Amino acid sequence: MNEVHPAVDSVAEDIASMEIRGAATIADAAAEALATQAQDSDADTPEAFRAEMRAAARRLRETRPTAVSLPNSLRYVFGGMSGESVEALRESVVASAAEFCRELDQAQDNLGQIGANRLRDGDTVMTHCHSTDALSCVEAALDQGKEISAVVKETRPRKQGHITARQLREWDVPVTLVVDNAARRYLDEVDHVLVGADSIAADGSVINKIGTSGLAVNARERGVPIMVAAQTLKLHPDTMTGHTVEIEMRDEREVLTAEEEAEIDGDSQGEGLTVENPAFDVTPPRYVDAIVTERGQFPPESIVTLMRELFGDQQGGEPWDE
Ligand code: RI2
Repeated sequence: MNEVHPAVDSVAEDIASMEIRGAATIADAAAEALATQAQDSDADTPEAFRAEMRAAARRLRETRPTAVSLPNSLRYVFGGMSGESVEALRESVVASAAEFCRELDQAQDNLGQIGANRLRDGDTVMTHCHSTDALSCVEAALDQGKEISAVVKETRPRKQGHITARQLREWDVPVTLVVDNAARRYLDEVDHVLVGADSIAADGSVINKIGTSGLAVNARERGVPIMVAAQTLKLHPDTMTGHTVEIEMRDEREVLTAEEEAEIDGDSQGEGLTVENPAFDVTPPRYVDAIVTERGQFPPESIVTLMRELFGDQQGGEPWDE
């Protein structure tokens, strides 16, 4: 009863281990996993089918807490689930998931066009982590015939900067890869800081990969504009009613191997040494110049207007709650 499809389980594991990562990519994979659950369900009553879908959604939801694109994607698919029979329910879920993935791609393209307008021919951007939303702005600028170069921050501990560098090099963009600690030194050489987001709060705070807030403070001090590329899927509805965004704490082994730990802390068996590994931080709106979405660019302080329009007074429990 309420069996979670092995494919859903495997997607959930991949999200947790970051085999599947990046807020938009996670959302896309989650929607597709719900479609697979629906497609292969052998539930014999509509109620059993709905219970299965809720179990699958809970499994996906529990993987990572910070990127709101994940619950937003699940909510979208559940929003489209309707029908009186198992067959009708199944079809509606599959259609809703496909529509979600289509809209996500379209939103990213539209966002890229808008973000590209902020980039001038010959500009250099500094990136942090790997964001498909941020890269879509660069891609659109290249399509417009602009020459863009990049200073790419490595982004410890998982070094997603390498993924960014690889993508940019595929597009033939000149890349200077630097360790995170070198960022301030290179800020004088760049025209924009360009990052993505995992969640945007109602006050315009940007929750993104750890290190974004320090970068933004340094960039502001150097007078370099900070542009956040985030489709509306990254807007966090719960923050409209005062909830805060949970910051994921990841395994210390991403920071320090067991051997390294032994070298530092020899005999004390981990007693006196604590390793903390927060995956994200919060950049206050005053350090952000523009949030670029598929619906236009917004000063961070006005993002709440867009959130009200999109989510209304959305209240109450989640569709996957038991
Ligand atoms: P897109 C990533 O988180 C980064 O923080 C990145 O800025 C954000 O997701 C958005 O990525 P992680 O999954 O949706 O690497 O723009 O922890 O691709």
